Amino acid sequence: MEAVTRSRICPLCEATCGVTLTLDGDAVSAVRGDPDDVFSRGYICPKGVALGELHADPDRLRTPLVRHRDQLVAASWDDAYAEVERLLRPVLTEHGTDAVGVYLGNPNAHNHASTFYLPVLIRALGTRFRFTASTVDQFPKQVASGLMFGTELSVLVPDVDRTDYLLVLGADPLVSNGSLLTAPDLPGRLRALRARGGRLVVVDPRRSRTAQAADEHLAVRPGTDGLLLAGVARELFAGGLVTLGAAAPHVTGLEEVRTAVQPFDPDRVEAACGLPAGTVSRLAVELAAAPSAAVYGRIGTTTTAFGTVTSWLVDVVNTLTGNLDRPGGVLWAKPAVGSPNTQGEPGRGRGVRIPGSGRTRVRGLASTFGELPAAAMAEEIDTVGPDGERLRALVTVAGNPVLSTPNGARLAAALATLDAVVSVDAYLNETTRFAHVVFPAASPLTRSHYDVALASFAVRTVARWSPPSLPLGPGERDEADVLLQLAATAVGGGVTADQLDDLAAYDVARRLAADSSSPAHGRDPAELLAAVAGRRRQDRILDLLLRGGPYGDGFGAVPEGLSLAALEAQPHGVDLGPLRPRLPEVLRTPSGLVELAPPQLLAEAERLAGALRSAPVDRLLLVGRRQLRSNNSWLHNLPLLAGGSNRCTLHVHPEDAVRLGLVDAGTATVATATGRVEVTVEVTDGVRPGVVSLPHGWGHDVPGAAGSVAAAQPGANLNLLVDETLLDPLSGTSALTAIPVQVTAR
Ligand SMILES: Nc1nc2c(c(=O)[nH]1)N[C@H]1C(S)=C(S)[C@@H](COP(=O)(O)OP(=O)(O)OC[C@H]3O[C@@H](n4cnc5c(=O)[nH]c(N)nc54)[C@H](O)[C@@H]3O)O[C@H]1N2
Ligand SMILES: Nc1nc2c(c(=O)[nH]1)N[C@H]1C(S)=C(S)[C@@H](COP(=O)(O)OP(=O)(O)OC[C@H]3O[C@@H](n4cnc5c(=O)[nH]c(N)nc54)[C@H](O)[C@@H]3O)O[C@H]1N2
Ligand code: SF4
Ligand SMILES: [Mo]
Repeated sequence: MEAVTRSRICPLCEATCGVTLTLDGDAVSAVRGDPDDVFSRGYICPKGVALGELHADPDRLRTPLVRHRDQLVAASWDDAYAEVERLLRPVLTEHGTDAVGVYLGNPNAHNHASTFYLPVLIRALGTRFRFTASTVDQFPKQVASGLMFGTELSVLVPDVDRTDYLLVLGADPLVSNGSLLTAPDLPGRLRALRARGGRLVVVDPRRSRTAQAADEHLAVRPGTDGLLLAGVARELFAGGLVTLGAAAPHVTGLEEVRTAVQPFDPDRVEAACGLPAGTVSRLAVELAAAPSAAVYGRIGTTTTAFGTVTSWLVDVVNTLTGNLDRPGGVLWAKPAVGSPNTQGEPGRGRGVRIPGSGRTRVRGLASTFGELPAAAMAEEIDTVGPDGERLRALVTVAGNPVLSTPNGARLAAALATLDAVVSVDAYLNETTRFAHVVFPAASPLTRSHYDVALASFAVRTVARWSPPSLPLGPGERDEADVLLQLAATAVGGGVTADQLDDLAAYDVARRLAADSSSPAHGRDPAELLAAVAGRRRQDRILDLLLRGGPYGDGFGAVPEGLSLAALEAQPHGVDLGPLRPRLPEVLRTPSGLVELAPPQLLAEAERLAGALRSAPVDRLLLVGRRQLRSNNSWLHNLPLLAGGSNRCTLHVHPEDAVRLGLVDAGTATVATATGRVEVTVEVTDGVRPGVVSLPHGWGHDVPGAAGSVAAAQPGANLNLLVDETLLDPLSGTSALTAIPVQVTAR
């Protein structure tokens, strides 16, 4: 058979690289970077290369599974949905919608079927117990951005391609390939930054790959980035270095910020952060003097008890140095689909409501953007209220919270007690092994692809759509159909998946017709739907959004504009250029201004100042790290990615190793009040003294989970150590870094 090639977007991480598959019939014989992709220009990482192995992995689920006694056994789709009906219906009728929760995991952000149909599923279940990976990840940044700029997707993107100075805190883009920063080939982009004379400074308790490639590495004490940034802000004021540039007329709150950062003088910051006071002042001077500069913070800055205030301070410093909304500084994307800041009246809006109005039952924790903290999931299951209230059923889609959320042991124990666990996943994992019904997610190569969720964080404006590269396997179903049928089952009464899809599409058409910013404004929704009638499911909705979006063809009104047909004609994508300044139209705050000093954040700055007074703990602090050939808790079953450096080891500084009696390749016990794990030690001066590092997503040593390759090198679950009660208060996000631990030799 003649080998053919097909281009598509890799769905595995936020970099969204274009890849070219070589196909031998239905087998993938090679995966390469697509040199013609308008965004990634041929870049690919080892995970992308492994897409063929993922497609072929015999351990990937291909049929529904239903629990019979203690065994999950293959079942027909009809029987699996009947079992959902049988298990879920009594919970819903006897205990109400609040007895059912959902947990949605990370891969949903890379699948536009999930983007469009998970809301349908949630509505069908009617539950307010919505949990996602966002509260173990990026919510602090979205809360800070929402308060400052008016929408939860108005996250500023560092202009890495044009900046003269990039300050990176708590991110390792050479390994992670970027997050809240969609920029394929960050290794190349950062090399280019330095080649043009720019400066790269990395703040990280570990000498990460990115730190190694930087001009300067500042090995900060974990959990103290907020203090460092507040110190920099204070020095900017103290040195008379504050300039807002062209953003000035659009910013309010400068004086309040000046007052709020007063306590953070560099000497006190030095004592807390472990970085010299002179460095704090010098960072301020350098950022102010650079022709353009961008400050970028990620996981190490968001997953701490000070996540939101730290995320805010990142953009405070960007603003004070005149880099807000300017090329080379930080800019907002203006994506072709999916951003609330391209909808409605330009320049003004309702803003965001923080904290949200929802509350967890047990701890009374507030909701954030309609979600409750994932760290509260276990207690909502295992704590019974006075009238017997508790979560009795859970639906998980593309998630593995036993490995990815705090106190995994408590969660696992709680899951085992549920009346119904229904999961949609590509694999049996440490969470889905508790399911009563598992629906398989088909290979990502069998579905179409468009990055709706990530477009708001992209460093350039691009629009790229991939058709399915391969047909579904025998008996497999597209995830859109799986989710809609699950929603229809939850609704009951003979409602069909097609009807729910039609309603969802109608709702999108209606909103476009009502949106004064849309080129479809004032049109008849039925007419818009008729124009996309040739498209199915998620691609019909996508076509609506593209055509009614800021670059859309307006359903004929703007002939050269975007549509799905236009993208189909460009298999390597459409490049709409670098980001452009958007003030003031981007804003959706009630004031129509950038809120530099939201009251919630001023209060948090006061709490942060309290951390200056509490002397640093004389305890080892645990931080995480990501690995190039891994993806959170999965992909560990692919031979191309397994083994080698991809191991769950505890990095320990030589001085600490001597003090604790630890030896390289020996075993250590790591303990907290929450739990303990045993791990292999790797002695390295790549961590700061007083800091140990362990990657998350491991711990495949439980029965009935994971594939055979993953089980052979299981590693340990870092989240057994993490206290579920430690949260960033404004965002409900867990503190996953800077965890005090005891390490002993075994
Ligand atoms: N201690 C600690 N914990 C952390 C982190 C940390 O840094 N430290 N990081 C956190 C972060 S940033 C994140 S995003 C979370 C991730 O947390 P989760 O999203 O809960 O976990 P993942 O490991 O991403 O699991 C994804 C699951 O989706 C499945 N899957 C893959 N593709 C598909 C698909 O197309 N459809 C469906 N239905 N399923 C699919 C995979 O098989 C896998 O089981 O972990 C968080 N947990
Ligand atoms: N290869 C690979 N790529 C991935 C993933 C993966 O698992 N593997 N996961 C994807 C996901 S879901 C996400 S959210 C992104 C995350 O993307 P990144 O945020 O870039 O992820 P990390 O590589 O974990 O980098 C976080 C860095 O913060 C440092 N750190 C820890 N605590 C602190 C602290 O208190 N202060 C400071 N300044 N630094 C600290 C850690 O040492 C680490 O180097 O990566 C994505 N890409
Ligand atoms: S960097 Fe991310 S998107 Fe690019 S090939 Fe690797 S996993 Fe795929
Ligand atoms: Mo993440």
